[in-house]
Amino acid sequence: MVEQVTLSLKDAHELSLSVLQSNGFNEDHARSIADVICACQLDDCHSHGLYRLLVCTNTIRAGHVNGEAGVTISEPSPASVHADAHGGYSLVAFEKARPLLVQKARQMGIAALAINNCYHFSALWPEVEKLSEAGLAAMAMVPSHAWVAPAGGSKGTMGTNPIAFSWPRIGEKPFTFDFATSVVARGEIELHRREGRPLPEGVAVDSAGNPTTDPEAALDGAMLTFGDYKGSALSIMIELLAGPLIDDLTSIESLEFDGGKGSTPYHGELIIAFDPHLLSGGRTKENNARAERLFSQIVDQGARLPSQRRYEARAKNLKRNAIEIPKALYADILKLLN
Ligand code: NDP
Ligand code: PYC
Repeated sequence: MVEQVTLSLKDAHELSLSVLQSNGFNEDHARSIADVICACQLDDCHSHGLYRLLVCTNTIRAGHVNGEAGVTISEPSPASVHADAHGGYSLVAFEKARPLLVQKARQMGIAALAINNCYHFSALWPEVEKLSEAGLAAMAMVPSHAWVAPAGGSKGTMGTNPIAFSWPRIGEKPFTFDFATSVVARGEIELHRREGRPLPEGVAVDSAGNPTTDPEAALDGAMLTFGDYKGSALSIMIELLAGPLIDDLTSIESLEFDGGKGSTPYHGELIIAFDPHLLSGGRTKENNARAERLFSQIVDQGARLPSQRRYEARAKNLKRNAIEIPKALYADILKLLN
């Protein structure tokens, strides 16, 4: 049993801001990072919660992310927005470009946001969930570092390449999923290593290409995609759509750029927003009812919707106004205060 520390939501956010600002992130960047990691911790998404303070701090201390970067927004076409993050984390760029993405999706039915030249460490669900709160369906995807072997191979080639999707519901929180195309996120393997827990089988191979449940050997070897060749193909699609399609780096190039510093990946992000009203010819009410029928049939047979666990965790943690993190993680976070 891992010993835990309980923090109020306010203390968790203030601690995050202090760590980030005392390590060189300006107010805008620190706030955007603190907001997203605290949102993850609130939903018990531990691999992308307060643990990321260690990762973001290591990255800026390695001289690899610009904690004061501005954002340049451009409109290459009526249905696309580009946000140049100028070497900062992606989050400020997303926040600054989001209103224009929403406006264009509502005008055109579909619009894309490409964020370029960004460091990226965060979960994607907070972004697509926000777009669905504005009444849009949305998808987001990013490459990472070349840690994941293609189906049939054993050499890190693709990233952990998450894909997130969100659908707006009337009177309910959005239907949202967000997962890595590797069997688990790399952050999950890092948490297993920190806590000395073995991995489940089928997650990774060691550097000789043999199956392993040892987190250290997995991090030195290669991770595997979910669903064999199907996850592998999805992962390659994400490399292409959130890489060369938007004039940005693949996971192979991101790892080369890192040069062994172990910083967060550097690449682009693709976000696509769809307006259900325009795309359904204004028949939103009937089509919402169709979607709800689908959700009911899933839930009525005892299956659960993705995001149900998160929403339940959010309600529980909001009610007690607190989150929990491992005591050892809390101690490591305190050491980051300058
Ligand atoms: P999981 O394998 O835990 O999958 C998460 C998704 O699947 C969630 O939407 C989850 O909903 C849903 N889900 C899980 N179990 C079930 C079930 N039994 N029935 C229905 N739905 C289910 O997460 P990963 O390890 O793949 O990814 C974790 C996070 O890591 C993601 O947020 C991702 O964005 C992030 N990540 C970020 C990367 C980056 O480069 N920035 C790279 C890789 C990952 P629920 O949450 O409700 O359980
Ligand atoms: O957990 O795989 C991961 C990850 C990569 C970049 C940020 N998170």
